[in-house]
Amino acid sequence: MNSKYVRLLRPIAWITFLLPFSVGVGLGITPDSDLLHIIFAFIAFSCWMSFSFIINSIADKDVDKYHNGRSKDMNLAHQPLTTNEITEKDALYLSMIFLFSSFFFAWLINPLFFLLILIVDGVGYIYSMPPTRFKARPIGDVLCNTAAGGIIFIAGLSVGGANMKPLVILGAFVMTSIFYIPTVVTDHEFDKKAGLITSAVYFSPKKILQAMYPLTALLVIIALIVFLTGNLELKIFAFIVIIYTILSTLVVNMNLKEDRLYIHENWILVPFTLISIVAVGYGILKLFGLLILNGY
Ligand code: GPP
Ligand code: MG
Repeated sequence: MNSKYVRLLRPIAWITFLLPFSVGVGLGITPDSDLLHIIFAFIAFSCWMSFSFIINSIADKDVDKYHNGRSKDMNLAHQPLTTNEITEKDALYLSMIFLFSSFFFAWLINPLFFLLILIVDGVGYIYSMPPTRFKARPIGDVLCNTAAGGIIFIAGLSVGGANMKPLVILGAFVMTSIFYIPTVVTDHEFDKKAGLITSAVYFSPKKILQAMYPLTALLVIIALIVFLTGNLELKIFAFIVIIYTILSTLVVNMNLKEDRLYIHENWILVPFTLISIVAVGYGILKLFGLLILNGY
């Protein structure tokens, strides 16, 4: 089993937010960007994720023991607060260190990035912790994740500053909500057993998955406008978004059988990791002037 700190921080689970962040960074970079800012941005991102996941483990201490290991980055029954390998007090100290580190590294980048990291740290907190605990409120869970994914995308863009266009940003929010929905459905069985009223528990897995259709239609409209009006870089990006989202929505809806979503977590984790690597790699090529799609 992994070290107790890896089980506390759950870096594999960060991949879901690494995607919007990396794509934002990749699209935002220009040949004038600063490599150090890009490095600090990824450190700030990691600190935000560490803070949010520690807070989540503390808040979920008593429900994670019901988890059976299905459809997750790990069996949550092994999270170190549940197994008493780490005390709540130590976890709180650690979370504070990561919180202030996220502020510190974000502050080194630019004021907008700093403000956005403050907000996503706040979202991470109100998502997990009482009295708000939006993760256990229908719609509240989807809205928090949509906000976190969309805002971290803007933060990524702001590192280099290119492509900060309202429609591109709106598309990122809609896309995050679409991709969050299957994850709340795979958690359905465990959340229900733990007494958490998530969107999937409240509306039923079938109904909440069907909400992916109108959201996908909206995203396709947004992406088509971006495709028709954007530069070559945005055209390629919009094209990939359209194909990937339509396919994902269809495949996910076809794989629901009696309230159970038969999709292995690797169907999210592997493509998300690959897309993140390609996006950052592309940004680095732009930074060094090795790939010029927009004629900088
Ligand atoms: C875990 O939530 C997810 C996070 C802590 C990510 C941070 C969320 C933000 C909105 C910033 P969960 O308790 O629903 O899932 P798990 O069952 O994996 O703990
Ligand atoms: Mg949790």
